[in-house]
Amino acid sequence: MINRRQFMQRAGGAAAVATAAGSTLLAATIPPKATYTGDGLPPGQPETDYRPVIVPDGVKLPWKIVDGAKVFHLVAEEVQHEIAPGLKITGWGYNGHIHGPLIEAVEGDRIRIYVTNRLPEPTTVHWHGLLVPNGMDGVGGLTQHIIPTGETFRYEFVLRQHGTYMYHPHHDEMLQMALGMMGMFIIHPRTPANPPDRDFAILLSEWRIEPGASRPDPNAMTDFNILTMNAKVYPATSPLVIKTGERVRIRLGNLGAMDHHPLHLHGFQFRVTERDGGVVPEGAQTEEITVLVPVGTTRAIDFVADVPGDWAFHCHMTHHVMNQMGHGSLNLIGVKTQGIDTQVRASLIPGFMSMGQDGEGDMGDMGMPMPKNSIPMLGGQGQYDPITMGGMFTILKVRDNLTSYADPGWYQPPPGTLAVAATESELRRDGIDVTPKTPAQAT
Ligand SMILES: [Cu+2]
Repeated sequence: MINRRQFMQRAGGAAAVATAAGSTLLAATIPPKATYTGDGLPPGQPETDYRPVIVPDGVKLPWKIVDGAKVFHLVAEEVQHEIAPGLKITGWGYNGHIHGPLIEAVEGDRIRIYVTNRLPEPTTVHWHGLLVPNGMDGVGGLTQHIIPTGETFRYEFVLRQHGTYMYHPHHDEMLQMALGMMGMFIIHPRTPANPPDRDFAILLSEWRIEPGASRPDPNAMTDFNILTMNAKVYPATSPLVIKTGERVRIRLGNLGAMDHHPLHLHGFQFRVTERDGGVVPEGAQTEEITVLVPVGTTRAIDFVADVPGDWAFHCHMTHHVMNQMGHGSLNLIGVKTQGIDTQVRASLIPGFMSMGQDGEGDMGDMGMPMPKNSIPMLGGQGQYDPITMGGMFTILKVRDNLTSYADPGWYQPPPGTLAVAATESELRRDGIDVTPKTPAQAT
């Protein structure tokens, strides 16, 4: 067994080596892996021992210290949750939230988590990725009795690693997770070498929610119509507000049922610094723009946000940046549909919306009649035009001279840096001929 000081000396020494070897601004933002084997260190304290993560649209699980252990209380229960204005669901979550509160602790902490079951059926909690004694692993029937309705179980273990992890039920998984039961579990290193200035945590998931229904459908296997970041879809996803030049980490977890998500960042190249809680050695990191987050995994990306703007961050599967009404509609591209929707809605299918003759760019129009408890297929209004992205989409708002991290509004580009309609004289100057060549082009 090593004491705290020895532990810190060892970890700190390793971190110093990594920093000296680093050649970029991102050097050693995550210290190398050290596996703690003792009986527990003094509980790590926010701001002193770690810089807390930010959970956009989410909350953290409170804790208290009892006899040197951090004590948490998770309550599994039915929860009313708003995915976006206009769409409320009745799901299952923890402590009044969907998803469950993020659990944040420090390597070496002794953790005691009480789990109370207020669901109509049994549940358990599995600590996804954590190195725990077998009997604390939370697999119903295999490693423990399932937690009956009304009962409270105690989980207790020492955190032997750091990184980005998750938790979820391991009993009736398909149903309980489809209804929202999942959360993130962040363990900070005991000696953070060079923590990022802004450290965000986003849990990805997917749902089948029939327009008009409030209960997610756990039987969906392929046709998910709500794709969420921290259980919100754009335009309800809160922006990630960052000061120009800050070092940013975004931790991503995926506990959706079936789909992997290639998350794409605009405006910057990042490095994948952590996979499933494991530190990626700096020599193995490359500049990337899209990170695939498969089901059941976590990733952390790090970059310096050195260019101001409103930068999109979204899943690159086009069906994952659509909301409910974008799925299952008829393909009428090129068909003159004027009046069809109204007639079909009146006589055949309430809420019917065809794809438009000229594409779907106008489908985010909030004036369109919608089925009760549903949201438009596309996003919201931007400062220039409608934003045709919903679902798994959010915005990094990077700004100079911020005095707070409140939403700073839309980015105002400096003169001459905005794409605008080309003028006649510009076209002439550069020899660009836009004269129609065929009758079809002329219409
Ligand atoms: Cu996706």
